[in-house]
Formats: sequence, structure tokens, C-alpha cells
Amino acid sequence: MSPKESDPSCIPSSDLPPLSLTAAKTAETTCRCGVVALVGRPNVGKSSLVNALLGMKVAVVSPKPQTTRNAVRCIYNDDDSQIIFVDTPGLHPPRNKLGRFLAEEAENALRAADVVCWLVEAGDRKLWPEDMAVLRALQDLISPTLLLVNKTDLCDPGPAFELYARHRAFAGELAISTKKRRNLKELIALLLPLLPEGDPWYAPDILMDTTERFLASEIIRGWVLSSLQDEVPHCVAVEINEYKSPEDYPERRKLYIRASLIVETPGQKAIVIGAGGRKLKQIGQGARRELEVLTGWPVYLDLWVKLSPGWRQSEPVLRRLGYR
Ligand SMILES: Nc1nc2c(ncn2[C@@H]2O[C@H](COP(=O)(O)OP(=O)(O)OP(=O)(O)O)[C@@H](O)[C@H]2O)c(=O)[nH]1
Ligand SMILES: [Mg+2]
Repeated sequence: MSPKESDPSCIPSSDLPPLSLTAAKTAETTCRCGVVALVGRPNVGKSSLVNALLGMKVAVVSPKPQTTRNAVRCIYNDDDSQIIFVDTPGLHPPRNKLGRFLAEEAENALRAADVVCWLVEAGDRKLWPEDMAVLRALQDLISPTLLLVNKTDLCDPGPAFELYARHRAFAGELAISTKKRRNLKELIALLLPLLPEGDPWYAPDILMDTTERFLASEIIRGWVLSSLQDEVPHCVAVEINEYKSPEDYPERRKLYIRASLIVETPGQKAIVIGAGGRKLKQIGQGARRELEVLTGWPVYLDLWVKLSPGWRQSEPVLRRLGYR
């Protein structure tokens, strides 16, 4: 994780060394390549695990549940093997069409994976309703499933292992802490033999299978999440309206990004803008700094707040925003 959870601007972070590749190796010498889906209820640390494994903040992390909205492929490279981790939205009973999209994203990722990692928390002493949703989604799955008990820096994971083992058999179990980087090499060693033999799908310098526009929208959303309280961030979507990089427009000296923060009510609009525009400025400044680190260009970020009543229930708007 980044040194300050509330400051998503720290990429790449020197506190996040990539895992030692040689240490992650097993006796295995065959090339392996496959997809590993990370599933679990919201807030258990799926995105944090991806960031810890890749040694970079590639996925949005926040203390608020339901942070991740898209199944994003993040690529981990070993000397001769590649693991494509799919970070998924936390499974929970959907309350609107956006929620249904999130559940489908996670369930589709499960079905397409060679191995599934179910993340839970060391402090779990009973199954949450969201865990039941995960159990149901795992029911007919034939791919091997590992149980990863995260946040072991906070408490003893023993009771959580017992709890989950009562409900399902696992191909392997591991206690981890993404915060303390505990047992990450062991996780890679556990995963590699379960993946199919084959050459890497992606070039070794590719960290995520996504576009710069999507990454830009996620960085802005990360700042919305860390700058706003309570339920408001969940009502906000980010839409990139214009993305003009000096790479494609050599006459430009700055990367120009025009983005809209879509909200549902005038009240939310007022909260996002803040007194004297201070909130919006805070979001914009933080996101701009992070975008500059990511792209290597000076950035002009033109941020707007737009009203779209009930966008989380609207098929056309959800489709336009990439939630389809
Ligand atoms: N103490 C502790 N906190 C952790 C650990 N891993 C993650 N967290 C914290 O847990 C919170 C949720 O982390 P995320 O990675 O956003 O969780 P997620 O499962 O991706 O959540 P959704 O995207 O909402 O499904 C953040 O505040 C993290 O900093 C850990 O090993 N120990
Ligand atoms: Mg997440």
C-alpha cells in the first residue's frame, strides 16, 4: 500500500519493491501463464493485494467498501512465467443497476480464471451476507480456489481459517498481510504450479491491460473517494470527455484532460464542489499530480461536475460510462 492511505499520489512508491523474482520461483522451470481472479466481499483488500504484488499502485484502494468498479487485468511477471491478476469489484447483494454490473463483472472474472483466490479477513468470526454471495458464485466452479486470509497484521487468522473451511474445500490456504507484505512470495509459489503451461500473453513492460484514459478516470475517482465522506463517493462517476496527449498532438506541451464528475443530485453537486470550490480544487490538484507521475507529462486537468439524476439506474448512462 501507499505510505499514506489517504494520499493516492504516491506512485511509483519506493515502499513497494516488486517481489524478488528469483525468490518467488519454485523448483518449476516450465513457462506458465494464466489468469488468477481475486474475489471477496468489499473492503477485504483485493486491490491492495494487486498493488502489493506488482509493487505499484495500479488499482484504486480506499477504506470505503465498493471501491473497485471494473474487473481490471494487472500483470505480474516472473523470469519465465506470467500471472494475470484480475482485481474484481467486491461481491455484495446489488441495490441498483450499477451494483448488478459490479456483481456480473466479478462473476464473469471468476468463470474466466484458471485459479480463484477468495480473500477474507483475519478478524472474520461469522459469515457476512456478502460472503454468502461469494460462496454461491464459487459453487459450480471447477477451477482451483485458494483461501487467502488477509489483514493478519491485525489479529490471529486461526479462527477465520476454521470458519471458512467449514463451508468449502480449498486447493490451498494462506495467511497474508498486504500491508506488511506478509507471505506474498509464498502466494506466487502456491499459484504458479496451478497455472497452465504456456508463453506469456503480454510484453514484460505491460502492467495493466487497460487504456490511459481509463487509468486517468480511476486516478480521479481515487481522489473523489479519499476527499469525500460517507456515501457521496458511491454516487460519483468519472467520465473522460477529452484526452489529448503531446504524444498524439506534438504541438501540445501539456497533456490536456477534460473530465466530468457525474453526480445524481444537486446536493451531491454542492458537496463535490465544496465551499468556494475548495473540494473540487483538492480533487483536481491531487489527481493532476498523480497523473503527471503516471504519464511523465505536465497535465492540465479541466474538471467539471455534472448532474445526471439516477445515473446508477440508467442503462444508457452506465453503458456510456463503461459499466456495461
Ligand atoms: N490492516 C490492514 N489493512 C489492509 C490490508 N490490506 C488492505 N487493507 C486496507 O483495507 C481497506 C480496503 O482495501 P481495498 O484494497 O480497497 O479493498 P478491496 O477488497 O479492493 O475493496 P473493494 O474494491 O471495495 O471491493 C483499505 O483501507 C486498505 O488499506 C492489510 O493487510 N492490513
Ligand atoms: Mg478494490
